[in-house]
Amino acid sequence: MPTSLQTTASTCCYCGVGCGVLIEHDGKTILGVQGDPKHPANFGKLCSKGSTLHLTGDLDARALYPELRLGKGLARSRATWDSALDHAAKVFAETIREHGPDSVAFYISGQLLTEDYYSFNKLARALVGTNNIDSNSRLCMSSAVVGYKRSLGADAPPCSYEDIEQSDCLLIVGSNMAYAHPILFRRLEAAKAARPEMKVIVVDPRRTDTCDLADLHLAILPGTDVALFHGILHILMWEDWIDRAYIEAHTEGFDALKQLVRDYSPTVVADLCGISQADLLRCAELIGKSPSFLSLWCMGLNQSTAGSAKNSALINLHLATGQIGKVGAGPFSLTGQPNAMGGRETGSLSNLLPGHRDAGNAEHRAEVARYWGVDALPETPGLTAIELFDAVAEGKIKALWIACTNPAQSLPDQSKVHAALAACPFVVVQEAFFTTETCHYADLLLPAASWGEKEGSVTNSERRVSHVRRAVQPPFDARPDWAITCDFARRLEHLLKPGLPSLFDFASAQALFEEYKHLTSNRDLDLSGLSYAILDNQGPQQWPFPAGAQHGTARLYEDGRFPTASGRAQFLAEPYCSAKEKRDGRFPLLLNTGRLRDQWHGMSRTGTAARLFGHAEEAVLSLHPDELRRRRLQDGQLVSLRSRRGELIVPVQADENVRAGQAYLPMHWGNRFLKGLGTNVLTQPAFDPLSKQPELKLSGVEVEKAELPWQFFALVEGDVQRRFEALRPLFEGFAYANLALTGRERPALLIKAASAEAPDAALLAQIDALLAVDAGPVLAYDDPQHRVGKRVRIEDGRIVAIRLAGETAARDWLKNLWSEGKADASLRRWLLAPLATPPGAASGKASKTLCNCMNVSESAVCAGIARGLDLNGLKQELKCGTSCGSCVPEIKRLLATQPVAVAATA
Ligand SMILES: Nc1nc2c(c(=O)[nH]1)N[C@H]1C(S)=C(S)[C@@H](COP(=O)(O)OP(=O)(O)OC[C@H]3O[C@@H](n4cnc5c(=O)[nH]c(N)nc54)[C@H](O)[C@@H]3O)O[C@H]1N2
Ligand SMILES: Nc1nc2c(c(=O)[nH]1)N[C@H]1C(S)=C(S)[C@@H](COP(=O)(O)OP(=O)(O)OC[C@H]3O[C@@H](n4cnc5c(=O)[nH]c(N)nc54)[C@H](O)[C@@H]3O)O[C@H]1N2
Ligand code: SF4
Ligand SMILES: [Mo]
Repeated sequence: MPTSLQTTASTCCYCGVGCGVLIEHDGKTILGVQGDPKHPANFGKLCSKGSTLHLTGDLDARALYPELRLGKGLARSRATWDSALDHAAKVFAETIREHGPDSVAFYISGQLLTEDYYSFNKLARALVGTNNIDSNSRLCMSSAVVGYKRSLGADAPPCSYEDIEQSDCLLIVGSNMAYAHPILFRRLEAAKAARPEMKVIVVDPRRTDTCDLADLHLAILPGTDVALFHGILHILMWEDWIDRAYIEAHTEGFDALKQLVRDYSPTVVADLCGISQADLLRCAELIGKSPSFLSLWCMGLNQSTAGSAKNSALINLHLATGQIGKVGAGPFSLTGQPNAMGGRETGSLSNLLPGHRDAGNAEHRAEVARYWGVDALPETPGLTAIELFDAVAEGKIKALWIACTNPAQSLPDQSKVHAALAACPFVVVQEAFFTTETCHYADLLLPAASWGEKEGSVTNSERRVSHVRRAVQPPFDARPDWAITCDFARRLEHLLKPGLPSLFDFASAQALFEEYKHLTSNRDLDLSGLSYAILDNQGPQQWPFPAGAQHGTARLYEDGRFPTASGRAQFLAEPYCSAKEKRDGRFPLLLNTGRLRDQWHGMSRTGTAARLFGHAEEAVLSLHPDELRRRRLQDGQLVSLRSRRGELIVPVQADENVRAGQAYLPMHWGNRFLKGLGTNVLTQPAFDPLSKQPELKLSGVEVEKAELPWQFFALVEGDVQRRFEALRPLFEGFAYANLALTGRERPALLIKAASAEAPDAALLAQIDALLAVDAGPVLAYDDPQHRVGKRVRIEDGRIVAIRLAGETAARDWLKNLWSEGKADASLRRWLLAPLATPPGAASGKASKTLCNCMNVSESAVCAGIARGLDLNGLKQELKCGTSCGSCVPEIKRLLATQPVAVAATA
């Protein structure tokens, strides 16, 4: 019987824009996704990631059952929830009894829902009695938290998305919002198109797609933001573009800052930042003369050993110009993860407590303890992410609970992280996908419900709380995070505090929300007036929303009063300090890392949708052409990339958008998709002294050519996740191996590998069997003398698998034949001719998919440009950029840098 199509309004599980989605499903399976026209973050739009959510989450990659390992070295086996959680409770209770509460730790995530967060936090502080609960927000937002608290008194981004649209001058610094906050960028594009006089300044060492909108791009040297901000203030003061009345009435500490910035003359600052004085002056003038000024920032500021200083130096500019608390103005930190804000609100960093309280504040501890009905909360400061994994490595943490984050991919200095996880006596991983690097170390794997399968709430970048609604049941044994946490907590209570009434008697996510919200009463974020019913009836709301309020709060600090002891905002006078790791003879390049448009972090979800690899198929290192020339490297060659901590082999590409002396590598690749420990084997664990946020954007590296003449290429259609699992371990012995998905209607697994010598024949035979090119309708050519072999499997006149070993010159030609569904005579001729150059090999690199929604390749766009089409012409003729719009900045960039006639690949 056909089941009827239903729609559930929920939210996107990716970035901090917090878009509303309408999930289309039949009650069992998610079938489609649309933007929610009623949601105030996106008004119906979705980006390339949001609009493909229904294509992600292949069940073959999901964690479906609890799995328990009964001894190191043994394999995990399937367990019931009862036996899994009883075992976990027993180990935690024993560890706590024997070694104290600080011998266990929880490492959680900004992708959890508020209710999940709250349950974890209560578990750690009220039941276990430890502050060892930290989250991946430590790698993400903790510098912004320190920045807001120190300068303004509370961790509250004061602006709304509408302020971005209404501002006269926007400073986008250390944020590539075109990729990382696409829907907000679409809103900004539309606002600037409507009001071209609006000025946009982008400060980023790289030229990114975000620069497409910029009137001015300052490609400062990495890590020099504090010098830049002080330099801008120096000019603002000199030109008297500051608001003395505002400074006088609402701030403290200006004199000390005035003294400090005296030294930051335009000459000095232009030199420190590696920019021209003219650009610096123009930047200050735009800020100083615009009626309203708003800044947006993200990881380029936060992920730094000077992250706190960068945040405060930027906020200084707003206070000095009185550009805060009014329309189109204010320091607006973009949050990365969908509920990084909820994590901060519920106090889920080791130094925080629920309701924007501090774990180090005795009064705050007493307030929360009283509310929870426990004697006291722990005093000993908790460990922050980097310190926490150090403590694991040192054997101080003996039981570690990880939820909704993949530290064996995302933390810096991966060699150390992997060693720590391997050595930890008991690791619990609460995950939606069993495929992550961290799951490999799980002694207990707990299957979590994920997007579309769980209920709760999230807060986006503009303090707006949305109700996350469940569309379908979680698959098999998977359960919502809060339910897992509370179930475990009740079992642990039974062992640690038998006979007492449970602190975790929650029947629903809503019950958790209702308890949690009163902890925010009379605090700056007061959301005690909210309920699921209000969110359902009135839509998503911005806090503060105190009890009895009729609507949320769009803008903070309009009256110039700040939640500091004196009611005044604080200027922070801190000098610019250069980054710890410097370029030197051995490591002469500074490595920058960050995001791609269509992938999300470790790719556990986005990496299951073949289409999302269309824009970037592999981890590629970007270097300025001069740096390639200096090292006699060719575009596309494999290089060995080394830092003081590790090494990785990746292809290199010439990229004019990266300045000489720098390098850029996407952050997404870990040990699953790329042989080696991923991007973060290179990055440094050094952290900011206040926020403890690590320096993920700056590491000294060097590259040299990797001599790996024996090359391998394979493509195989169908059953991709299972094949992935089976094939990945077989590539451990290769120096280089990159696995990806490709295709649209017929997803395929794609493997590129290389080594110094041919692997032994038995290994190749094993690989061939998994690729289904060992028998059946397979055309094969083998030249054992040259250790070259090629195989193509053809079914129903179509290529379904390809394997090239030894040399891979035909790889792009064959991949094209595969994607076009062709297997013609030229293929046979080529296969029979030893080492013949393939007919299409000269056409070079396969073109990437620029527009994912409409499936338009870069070469098709370039051909259109060569034919004289402009943006509108391209949109009309090719339909690119007409759906989500994520590719429009890149198309504009091609329009600006072409017209190069590029042959269209038919
Ligand atoms: N597609 C996609 N979107 C995402 C995510 C994703 O994984 N994929 N993740 C989400 C999350 S959790 C986050 S935190 C956000 C991150 O969003 P962003 O911070 O915007 O993204 P990144 O690419 O990490 O870094 C932003 C920029 O900082 C620049 N930068 C590096 N060093 C410096 C410096 O010293 N100064 C300045 N001014 N700039 C510097 C980099 O060149 C880079 O272009 O994205 C969110 N959105
Ligand atoms: N080099 C470098 N490294 C970086 C960064 C960088 O810019 N450069 N950025 C850093 C930043 S800002 C961030 S935020 C981190 C992100 O790093 P991670 O937190 O490691 O990133 P994700 O891959 O998103 O991990 C989330 C995990 O939760 C799982 N999951 C999804 N939904 C659910 C659910 O509902 N419940 C549970 N229990 N699990 C679920 C996913 O499968 C995924 O494995 O990376 C950091 N690392
Ligand atoms: S901008 Fe894209 S990734 Fe971010 S919430 Fe919206 S749809 Fe999701
Ligand atoms: Mo993040």
